[in-house]
Amino acid sequence: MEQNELKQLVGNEAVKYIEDGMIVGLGSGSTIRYMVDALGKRVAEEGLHITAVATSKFTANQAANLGIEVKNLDDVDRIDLTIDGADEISDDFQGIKGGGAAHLWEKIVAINSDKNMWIVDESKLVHQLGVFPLPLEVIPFGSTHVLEKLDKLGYAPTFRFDENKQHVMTDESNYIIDLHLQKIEDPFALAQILDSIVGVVEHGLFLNICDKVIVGTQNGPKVLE
Ligand code: ABF
Repeated sequence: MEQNELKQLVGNEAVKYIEDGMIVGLGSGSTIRYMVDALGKRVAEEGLHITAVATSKFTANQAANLGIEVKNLDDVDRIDLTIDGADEISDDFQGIKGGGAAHLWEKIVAINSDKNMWIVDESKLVHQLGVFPLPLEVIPFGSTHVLEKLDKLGYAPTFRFDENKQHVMTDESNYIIDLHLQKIEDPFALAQILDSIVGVVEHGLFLNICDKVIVGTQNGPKVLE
């Protein structure tokens, strides 16, 4: 199966974990797009009633257009289950997220969720994090100086630009800087360093957050926990 077929496979599998009456966090990215489509089908065909909290404007629009009730995070007390994608997942379920420039809202939703489940195609499973460039959301004001500091730390930072060489803007109208680290020996130590840099709003290291993973494999969906 092609990568997109594996993404669709896990998207369809993930919606089986959504029960009537749940408050569900909906992630972002292409794998989640398949999951939200499948969820919309269940809402339309089964009359499933759930409340969704989206991690991006894109996901909020997709869900609303499918007739899924979408609420802001501040309008719910807690989230039962958040289903999201990931860019890399290590053997102990540490992750890199933010390839889709949505990791700030994704992390805020994730830490307000009782359970977090990631759905990925098998290419995302790694033994060591870092080959995927680590995204940082940064405030535009002074961001060139943040880039210089990250460069001096040896983190090989680059601004993320779109095809028109314009800054990719997040839903919070911030910039993205990607760190080309190749390997991250100690994600927890790196997270602490990045958290201390003024102007960095949030990094894409998701540590001790994920409870369960559904992996799309050539032999079908595989649940890891
Ligand atoms: C999102 O899912 C992002 O954090 C991450 O970049 C993306 C994974 O991308 P895809 O599902 O498109 O492979 O949560």
